Amino acid sequence: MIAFVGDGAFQMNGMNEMITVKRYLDRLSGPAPFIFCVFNNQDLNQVTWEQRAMAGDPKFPGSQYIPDVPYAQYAELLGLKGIYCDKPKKVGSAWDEALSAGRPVVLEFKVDDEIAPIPPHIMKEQGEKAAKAAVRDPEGLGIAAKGMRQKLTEFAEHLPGRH
Ligand SMILES: Cc1ncc(C[n+]2csc(CCOP(=O)(O)OP(=O)(O)O)c2C)c(N)n1
Ligand SMILES: [Mg+2]
Repeated sequence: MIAFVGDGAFQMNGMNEMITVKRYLDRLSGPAPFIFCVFNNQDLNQVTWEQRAMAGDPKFPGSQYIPDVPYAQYAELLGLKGIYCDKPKKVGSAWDEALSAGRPVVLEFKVDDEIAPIPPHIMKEQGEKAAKAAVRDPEGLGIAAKGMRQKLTEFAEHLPGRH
């Protein structure tokens, strides 16, 4: 069983459920009984983007930022296996290690909260709202630098008072 989990969800439910996994360790066997793949972006990213694209609001760190927690180390602390990966070139070997661990694994990937989780085709209204949000967003520059600049600029041109 492989679970793909955001860091917010893992903080909310996953971390305490690792104690349940520990409780039933003697019932688990096979090369990869459980892999919990945690995406550590220190952000409630899906909602941050909903607020950008649907309300036109910039990221509000007070509600959207979440602290960096060493999830892989936490797994080790409980006696499970923890694997940490923050390098694109090591993604393959991290998965190989997880898939042959022989015990439950927390596989933690450090990922970038400034990469927009958008489909290739975005609705005009959502584009306009995201552009409006980006003007005041604490991460606006990073997002633009990472690939959104063209789309945001295209939509920002249609906002009142912008040329
Ligand atoms: C119990 C519950 N509370 C709140 C939400 C609303 N919600 C949907 S996605 C999300 C943020 C998830 O953040 P994270 O788990 O870190 O995943 P990311 O989007 O950063 O990959 C929230 C709060 C929900 N779906 N379920
Ligand atoms: Mg997250």
